[in-house]
Amino acid sequence: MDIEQEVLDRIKNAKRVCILTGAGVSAESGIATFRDAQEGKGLWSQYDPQQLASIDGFLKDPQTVWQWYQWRRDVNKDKQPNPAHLAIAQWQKHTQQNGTQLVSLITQNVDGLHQKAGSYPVTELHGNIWRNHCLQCNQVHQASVEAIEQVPECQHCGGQVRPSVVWFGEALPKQAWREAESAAYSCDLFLSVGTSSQVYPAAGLAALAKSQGAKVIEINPEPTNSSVVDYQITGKAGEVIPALI
Ligand code: BJW
Ligand code: ZN
Repeated sequence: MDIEQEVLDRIKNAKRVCILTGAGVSAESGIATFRDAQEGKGLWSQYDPQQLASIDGFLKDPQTVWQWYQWRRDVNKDKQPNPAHLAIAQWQKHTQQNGTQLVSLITQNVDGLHQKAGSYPVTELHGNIWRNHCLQCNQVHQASVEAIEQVPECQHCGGQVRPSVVWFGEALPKQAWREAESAAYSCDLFLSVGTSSQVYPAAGLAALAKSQGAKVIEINPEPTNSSVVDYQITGKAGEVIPALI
């Protein structure tokens, strides 16, 4: 890992920092990244995650999609934040106390590990796997890691209960998207951490920040070749972020 002095100066001198995290930030906690999620995972390796995580996929085969999420909840339930989550939380706390910088954290992750690490506030663009709601009436339902095989039925309207995550083909939560756009628009430094930058609209936030004059830093062991990146740090989030701050 090679970090230029210029990057360190940018981080130190920024007034407003916007951090966008993706699945790579949780990789060192033992949670498979989205696009690697099925590799070698027995039964689930025959399914395409992009199909499972879609409203069409759920409508076509709710049972399979529900069981996939129950399996992921079971796998993820004991996972703990890693040094990347902890360093970001510490960075936010420190700057909130001394008022020198505003650090906004926007995550695409649904695992809740930023919150577990103590980050506050956290803007969740793609929802949270630990919540459920009714597809029909939106009533919130408790998520359980117990092996519930059948898609639960909503007690209020009889509709199907689904995980409160954002699937392909669905709009992002309005308030979260507003926060993300505003943080990207007004930042002078944008950090893209552990994301393949393939999924929109989240992937467009770096370009939005750059259009307003911000510098863009990418932290990823496999650079994405995004044209908006000014500084590429090739390395794991759990090693790079603690070193940066
Ligand atoms: C490490 C590491 C380490 C490894 N350290 N790094 C063209 C233009 C614009 C949009 C579209 C378009 N074509 C289609 C669309 C729409 C679609 C889209 O973007 N599709 C693309 C695939 C092309 N987008 C949508 O449908 C969105 N909604 C929408 O557009 O709505 C429009 C609308 C408006 C009004 C009404 C109705 C509709 C919704 C997107 C929702 C995404 N949801 C998911 C699933 C969440 C639930 C779940 O988990 O099951 O969110 S998909 C999945 O991708 C998940 C992730 O949050 C998201 C991003 O993935 P991420 O985080 O980047 O992970 P990976 O796996 O891709 O990458 C991991 C990276 O980590 C890699 O680069 C590694 O190298 C790196 N890494 N180890 C640091 N140690
Ligand atoms: Zn209902």
